[in-house]
Amino acid sequence: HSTAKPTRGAFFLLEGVDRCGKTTQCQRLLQRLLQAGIAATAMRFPNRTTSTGQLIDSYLQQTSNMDDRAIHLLFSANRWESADMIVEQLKAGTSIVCDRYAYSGVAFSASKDNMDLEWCQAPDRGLPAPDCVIFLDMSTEQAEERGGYGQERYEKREMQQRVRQRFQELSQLDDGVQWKFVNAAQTMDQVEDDIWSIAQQTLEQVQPEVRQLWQS
Ligand code: 2DT
Repeated sequence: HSTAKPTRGAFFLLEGVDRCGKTTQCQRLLQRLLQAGIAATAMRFPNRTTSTGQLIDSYLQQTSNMDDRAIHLLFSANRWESADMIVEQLKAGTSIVCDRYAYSGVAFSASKDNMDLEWCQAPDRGLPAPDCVIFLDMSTEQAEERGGYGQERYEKREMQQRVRQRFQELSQLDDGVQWKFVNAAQTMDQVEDDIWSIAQQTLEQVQPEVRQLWQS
């Protein structure tokens, strides 16, 4: 069946636990969109290339320490720096494939002590909202079987388990953003096909307005 031409680009957000294959699948979705003749671009957060991104990178690599709230706000600022550009791209008809966004922001920070979900959501309110969240789901055990975690700050079992729990809570928010769960334990090709059918549905349903995240 043919993919209807949307009035603007679609904002596809891929989220998931570490090691779920998110980055590979972002590349594959981008390729499929381009092959289908749909203008598209990739984006990822944190964007480590900007000045806020460099501070975030050194925090993640544990070469610097920061207060939990301060780093949370920096991750949010790192998204706000791109907010206008996201809206411009979408309005110009370019779809966006985004690797992590505000949901990762809240899921990770709210997995720390004394950081509640609503406090964590506040700075991201009003960001351009994605048209769908494609959540690549797998158990922490399955993720670990993929070769263990790396050296960065959050790459530890207990943290990963809490983050997965937080993502589940976020998926149940009644925030008007559709979540689509994909079984990330399948082969890469199966995961790619599942994502592609979600992407096609999403393209057909895109509304002209870019909505604002977590805004009533
Ligand atoms: P990557 O491995 O995908 O580069 O992620 N993170 C990410 C946060 O804590 N807050 C955020 O707002 C975002 C976008 C998740 C780097 C790590 O940064 C975490 C993993």
